Amino acid sequence: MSIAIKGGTIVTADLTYRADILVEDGRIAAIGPDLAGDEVVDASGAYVMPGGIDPHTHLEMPFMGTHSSDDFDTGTAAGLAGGTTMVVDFCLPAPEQGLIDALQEWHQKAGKARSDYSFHMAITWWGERVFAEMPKVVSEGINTFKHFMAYKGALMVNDDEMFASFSRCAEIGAMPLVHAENGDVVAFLQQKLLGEGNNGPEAHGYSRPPEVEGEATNRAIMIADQAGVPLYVVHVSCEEAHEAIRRARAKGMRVFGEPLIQHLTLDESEYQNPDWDYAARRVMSPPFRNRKHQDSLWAGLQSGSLQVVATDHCAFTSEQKRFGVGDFTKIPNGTGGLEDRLAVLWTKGVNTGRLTMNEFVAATSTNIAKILNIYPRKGAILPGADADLVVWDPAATKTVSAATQKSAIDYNVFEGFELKGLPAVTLSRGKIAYAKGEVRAGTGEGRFVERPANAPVGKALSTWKELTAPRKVERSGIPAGV
Ligand code: DUC
Ligand code: ZN
Ligand code: ZN
Ligand code: ZN
Repeated sequence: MSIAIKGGTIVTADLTYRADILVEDGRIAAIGPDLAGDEVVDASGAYVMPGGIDPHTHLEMPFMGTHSSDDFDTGTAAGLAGGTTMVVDFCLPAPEQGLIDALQEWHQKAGKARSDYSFHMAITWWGERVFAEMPKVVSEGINTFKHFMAYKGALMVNDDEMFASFSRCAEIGAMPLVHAENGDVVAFLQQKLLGEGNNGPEAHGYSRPPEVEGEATNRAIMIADQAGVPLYVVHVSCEEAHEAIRRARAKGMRVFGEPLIQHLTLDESEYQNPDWDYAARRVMSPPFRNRKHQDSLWAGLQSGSLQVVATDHCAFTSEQKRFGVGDFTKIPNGTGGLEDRLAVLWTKGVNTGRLTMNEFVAATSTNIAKILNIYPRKGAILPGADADLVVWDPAATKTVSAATQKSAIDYNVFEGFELKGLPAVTLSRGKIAYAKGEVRAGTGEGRFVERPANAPVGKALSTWKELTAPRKVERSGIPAGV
C-alpha cells in the first residue's frame, strides 16, 4: 500500500519547494512531480513538513506522590493530533533501582504508544550499579542521561555525582541532560515562604527565581566542560540560563538549549490569577517568567543560541493539583503541551514573522533529530527516511479548548488561544495516523526508536584542549625542602 501526497509545498529545515511525496513501506520512497500511489492525500494549499519530535515528555510518570495523567496512549494521541510523530520520554529509576530494570518498566508502559518514541535515562541516584549499567543503557539504544539539579531529597544529584556521571557519559559516547535549578536554594526558599504564610500557587514562582536557574546552568556547563562532554539543558526559561548557554557556545563548547512552548508564550502573571485552580494548573518547574525572559528565549531561537522547542509534557488533573491546597510545594509540577506545541509556535512564531517556516521545522523536528542522533531517519524529508510527516494547513483556525483535546486532563494552559495553522493530516511511518480531527493510529502501533552513541554533536571544548593538558616539567635540579 502506497500513499502519494500531492500538490503540497515541502518545507524542511533548509528548503521550501513544490513536489509530491510517495510513501511506501513506512518510508519516503520518492520525491518529485506527478507521483502516483494507491491512495492520495491532497495537500494543495498546504505545507508538508517532517513530523514534530518532542524531545521532552513525562508520560505516566510517578512524581510527587502521584503519576502524570497522560500515558503513552493519550499522550501520543495528543501528539499525533498536533502533528508530533515522536516523543522522547524520561525513564526514571526509583532510588536504588537498576537502570535496566527501570528501562524494562518504561518499555512496558510505552507498549501503548500510538506514535514512535524513545527514552532518555535519568540518573536519580549514584553508585557502582549505575556506573556499571550506563554502557548497557547505551547499547539498548539510549544515548542521553538526564540529571536533576533540583527536587532535593527526591531526584536531585549533587556536583560530585554529576561530575562522575558526566565523565562516564564522555567515556561511552553519551550526552548528559540537565534540569538546571539550584535545588538547595529552592528548598530553602520554599520553607521560608511557607513560614511566612505564603502557601498559594503564586509562591511557587517566588521559590524558583531566574537566579537559581542561571547559577545551575553555569555550574552544569562548567562540569560538562571539565568532564569533556557536550551538554543539553532542558526547559531553559530565563535570560540568565540562556546567557550562560550563549557564552559557552561562543567559547566553542557544545551546549544545547531547549526552551518550552509554555515559557515562550505564557508569563508569570498566570500565578496571580485569584482562582486557586487556575494558578495551580500552571505550576511547573521552572515557573513561567516575565516578558523580558520570554523575549530572550525568542531571540535565542532566532539567533540559534537556543536550538529546539519542547513541551516537558507532564499533565496532572485539577484534582491532582489540589494535593497542594495549603502547601504550594505539594502541587504536582507539570503542564501539558503535546497537542498544541506546533500550532502555538506557528501562530506566535511564524505568523508573527519571528521565525521562518524553515526555522520552525528545525526547532520542532530537524535539530532535535540531529542532536539526539536519529537524523535523517527522523526529522528529514528525504528518500529512505521514515515517513513521519505532517500536512499543514496554514489557513485552518481553532480556539484552544480542553473540551476538544485528546489529552486526558480537564483543562489546557493554552485555553482560549486563537491558533492559525494546524495539522490537516499526520502520517506516522507511512500510515495516516491523524486526519479530520480524528486519531487513526491505534494503541500500540508506535515503535521504540534506537538512538546510538556518539551523536554527531561535536566535541566538547575540553576534549580538544590538548595544549593546556597538564604536562609534568622535567627539571635539572630540585632544591632540598625545608
Ligand atoms: N518540571 C515539571 O514541571 N514537571 C516534571 C519535571 C520537571 O522538572
Ligand atoms: Zn500509577
Ligand atoms: Zn525538569
Ligand atoms: Zn521534564
